[in-house]
Amino acid sequence: MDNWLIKRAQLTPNRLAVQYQETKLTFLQMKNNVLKLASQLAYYAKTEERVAVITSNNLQGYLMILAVQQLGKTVVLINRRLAAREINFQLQDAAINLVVQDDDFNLELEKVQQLPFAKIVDTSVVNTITPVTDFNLTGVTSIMYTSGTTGNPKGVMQTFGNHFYSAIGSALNLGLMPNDVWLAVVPIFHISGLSIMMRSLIYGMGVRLVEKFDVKRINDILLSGDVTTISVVPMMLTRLLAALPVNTQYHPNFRTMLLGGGPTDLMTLQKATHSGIEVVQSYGMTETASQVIALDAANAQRKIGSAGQPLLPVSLRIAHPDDKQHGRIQIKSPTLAVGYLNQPEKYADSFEDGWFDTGDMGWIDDEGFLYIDGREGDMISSGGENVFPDEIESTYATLTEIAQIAVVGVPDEKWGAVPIAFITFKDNKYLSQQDLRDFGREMLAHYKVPAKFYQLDEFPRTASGKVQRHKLVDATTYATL
Ligand code: S0N
Ligand code: AMP
Ligand code: MG
Ligand code: MG
Repeated sequence: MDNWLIKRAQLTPNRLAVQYQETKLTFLQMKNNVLKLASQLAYYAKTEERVAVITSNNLQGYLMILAVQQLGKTVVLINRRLAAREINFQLQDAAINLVVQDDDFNLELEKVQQLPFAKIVDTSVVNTITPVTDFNLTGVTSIMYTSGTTGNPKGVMQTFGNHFYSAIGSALNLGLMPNDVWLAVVPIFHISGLSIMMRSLIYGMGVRLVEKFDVKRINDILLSGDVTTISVVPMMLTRLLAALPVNTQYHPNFRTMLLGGGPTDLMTLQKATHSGIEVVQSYGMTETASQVIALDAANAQRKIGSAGQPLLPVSLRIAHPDDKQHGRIQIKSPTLAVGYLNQPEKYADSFEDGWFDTGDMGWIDDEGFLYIDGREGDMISSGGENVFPDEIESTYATLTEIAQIAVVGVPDEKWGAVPIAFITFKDNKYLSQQDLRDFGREMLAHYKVPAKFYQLDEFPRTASGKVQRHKLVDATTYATL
C-alpha cells in the first residue's frame, strides 16, 4: 500500500490531522513536519532497525512516532509510567540503541543513547530524507510490551496490515463522518491510543490529542462540539459521569464513546445511558491491535453489559465451554499480531487449532453477543492498566526480610481496583510500610505498588499447604498494617 501519510497529504491536504493545545495541523502540514523531523532523526538513527519512543500524549511524541515510521523503522512504544528497571528490560529485549524521549523524562536508562525531543528538533540537517514509498502490510511497524500471568513482558509485533484491518473493522461498526475528530487521551504508547493515530491516517480523520486526564477539561471538550468520538477506559467513564453537572448533555456533534480495556460495572453503563451518552462497549487487546469485539449503536441498550459482536474481519469462538457454555475466548482476525519478539514458541503456544487464545473467559448468547467473565489468573485492572500479582510478588520476594508475599486486587473508588499485599517476615525481620512502598516505587511502575501492606503471622492455607488467595481479602480485618 502507498505510504499512508504521503497519500493523506495528497488526498486530504487541508483537513485537520491533529490538534494539540492551540496548535492545529492539517495533513499537509503534518506531513511536512514529520518529514523534517524524520530527516533530523535520521542523523542519529542510521543503522537502527528499531527506535524506542518514550512519550506522553504530546505533539512532539505524536510526530516522532510518525517520523520513525517514515524512515521505515519499527517504533518500540514504551509505557511512560514504568520504572527504569522495567524499561531497561524492554529496551534490551528489543535490542534498542536509541531512545527518543519527552524532554521532561528524567530516568537514566542502561546501555542506550537517550535523546530528548528538543535535541532532535534543534538538529540542523542539510539532506532531507526520502520517506518510504510503501507501507508493506506484512511489515512490523510497532512493538508494544504486554505482561502476562507469569514470566517477562512480551513484545507484541504489530504490522501495517494489523492496523489497517483494525481501522476498517472499527469504521464499519462505528461509521465514519467527514467531520469526525477523535479525542485521544488514552496513551499513544498503548494500542488504545496508537490505534487512534493509525485510524487518523487511514480515514483522513482529525485527532484531538490531550496529555492529561483532567476530568473537567475532557468534559468541557465533549460539551463543546469540537470532537465526535472518544476512547475511554472504564475508570475514565466513571469519573467523567461523576463530574458531569446534572441535566447536562454532551454536544450533539459528539456521537461515540468507545469504551474498552477492562471490565465496566452495569451501574456506570446505566448512568451513561441516563446522561444520553452513546457508549460503545468493546473488547480487545494489544495482540489484536485494539477492539475486535464491539457493540453497535442499535444494540447498545438492548445488550447492555455485553462486549458486543465480532467486527467484520473477526471470528470468535468459545473453547472448552463448561455446562453453562462459559469458556475461553478465542479469536481469528487479520488484526492479530504476527508474534512476540524473540519468543516465537510462546506465541505459537497461544494458538489452538489456528485460533488465538486470549486468556480471557466469557460466553456468547444465542444472538452471538459476547459477555466477558474475566481473565484467567489474578490480573487486576487498575485504571485501565493491567497489574499482575505474580510480577509484584516476585519483585518483593527478592527482599531478604520477606518470608512470603501474596498480592490480591481490591475494589478502589478512584482506579476501579488496586493491588494490596500480605506479607510474612522472616524471624526477627521487619520492614515498615514506608520501606515497602519506597522499594516498590523504585522497582515497579507506581500503579503496581500495593496500596497497603498487611502483615500476617501465617497465611490461610488449604490442608495441602497452598495459600488460599480468596481468603486473603478477609485477612484485612485482622492483619496488622
Ligand atoms: C487513567 C490515566 C489517564 C490516569 O493517569 P493520570 O490521571 O494522568 O495520572 P498521572 O498524572 O500520570 O499520575 C498521577 C498519579 O496517579 C497514578 N496512576 C496513574 N495511572 C494509574 C493507574 N492506571 N492506576 C493506579 N494509579 C495510577 C500515578 O502513578 C501517579 O501517582 P504517583 O505520583 O504516586 O506516581 C492512566 O492510568 C491511563 O492512561 N489509563 C488508561 C490506560 C489504557 O489506555 N489502557 C488500555 C490498554 N488496553 C488496550 O489498549 C486494548 C484495548 C483498546 O485498544 C481500547 C481501550 C479503550 C478504548 C478503546 C480501545 C480500542 O479498542 O480502540
Ligand atoms: P492489554 O494486555 O493491555 O492489551 O489488555 C487486554 C486485556 O484487557 C484483555 O485481555 C482483557 O483481560 C482486558 N479487557 C479488555 N477489554 C475488556 C472488556 N470489555 N471487559 C473486560 N476485560 C477487558
Ligand atoms: Mg495482555
Ligand atoms: Mg503523568
